[in-house]
Amino acid sequence: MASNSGNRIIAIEEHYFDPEIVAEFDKKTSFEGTPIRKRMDDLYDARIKDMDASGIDMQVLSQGAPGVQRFDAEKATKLAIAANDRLHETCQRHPDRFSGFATVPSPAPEAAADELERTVKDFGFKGGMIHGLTNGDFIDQKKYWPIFARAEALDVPIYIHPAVPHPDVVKAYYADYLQKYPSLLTAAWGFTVETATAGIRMVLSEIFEAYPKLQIILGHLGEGLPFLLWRISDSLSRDSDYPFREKFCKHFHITTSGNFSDPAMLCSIMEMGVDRIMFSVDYPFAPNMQGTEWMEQISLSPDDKKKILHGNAEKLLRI
Ligand code: GRE
Ligand code: ZN
Repeated sequence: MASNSGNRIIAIEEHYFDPEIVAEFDKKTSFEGTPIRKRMDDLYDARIKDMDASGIDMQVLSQGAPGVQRFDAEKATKLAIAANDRLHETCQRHPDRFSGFATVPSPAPEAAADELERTVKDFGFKGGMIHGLTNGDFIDQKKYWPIFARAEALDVPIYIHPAVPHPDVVKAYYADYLQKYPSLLTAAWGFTVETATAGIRMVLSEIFEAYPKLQIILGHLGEGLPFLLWRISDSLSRDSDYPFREKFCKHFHITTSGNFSDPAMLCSIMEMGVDRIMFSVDYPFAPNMQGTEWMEQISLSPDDKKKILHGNAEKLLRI
C-alpha cells in the first residue's frame, strides 16, 4: 500500500459510466466487453477496494467522455438530470469516499446552468464537467456563457475534460495512424491538442473579464499548456497586449490525471505555483496505485505534497 506520509488523498478526475448515458454510446466509446468498462460500471466494493489498496480516501466522480455533449438539447438535459440523481445516490451510500462533479447538459446552456445549480445546492456536488466539443462547438462560444456565469455565482469550478476530436480533425490529422495506434486519437495526443485549444480559447474569449472569479480545471497536468505558457504568451503579445499568462494562471487549476511525470510536475509548479495543482488519477484509464506511488517518490516538500494530495482540492471544492 502506498503511504504518502499519512496524507489524506483526494482524487478528482475519477470516472464512471452512468447506465442510461453509456447505453447511448457506440461500441468503442462505451468500451464494450473490456476490463475498463467493468471498472467504469462499478461504484461498489471493487472500486473502494482499489482505492483502499492505493491509499485514496476520496474520489470526486465524473461521467466518462463524451458525457452528454453530443446529444440534442432535450435528450442531453433529460439524461443529465437522471444521471445526476443516480450519482447523488451513489455519493450518499459512501459520503466519506465519493463526491461528484455534475454531468452538465451543455447542448441546452440555460438548462445546464439550472442543473449545475440544482446539483450543487441540493446534492453538494463540487462543480460540473464538460467533455470536449458540444456538438462541434468549442465551449468558449458566447451561447455557453450562462453555464460559466452560474458556476461563478455558485463558486464552483468547471472541469474541461477531453473527448474524441472533431471528425474533420480526425480525418486530417490522425486517420492514417489509427489502425496501429488508436490511442493517438485519445490520451496519446488527440485529446491533448483539442483540450489545450479549448483552454486557450477560453482565455481569449475574455469570459474571465465577464466572470472575474470563474475557475476552470484542466486534467493531464494542464494538457501541455504549462510547458508552452511562455511561448504562447510571448507570441500572442505581438498581436495584442492582452495578458494571456496572467489570466491563465489566475483562472485555471490543473490536475495530475494520467500524467505521472516528475519533470512535467516540476514545470507546472514553476509556471503556475503549487496552489493550483491537484492530485487525480483518471481512474480507470490509469491505475490508482501508479498515481499514489508516483506522488510518494516525487521530490517535493511535505507542505507541497499536502497541498497537491488534498489541501488544494479541499479549498477549491470545499471538501
Ligand atoms: C479519459 O477519460 O481520460 C480517457 C478516455 C478514453 C481513453 C483514454 C482516456 O475517455 O484517458
Ligand atoms: Zn479523464
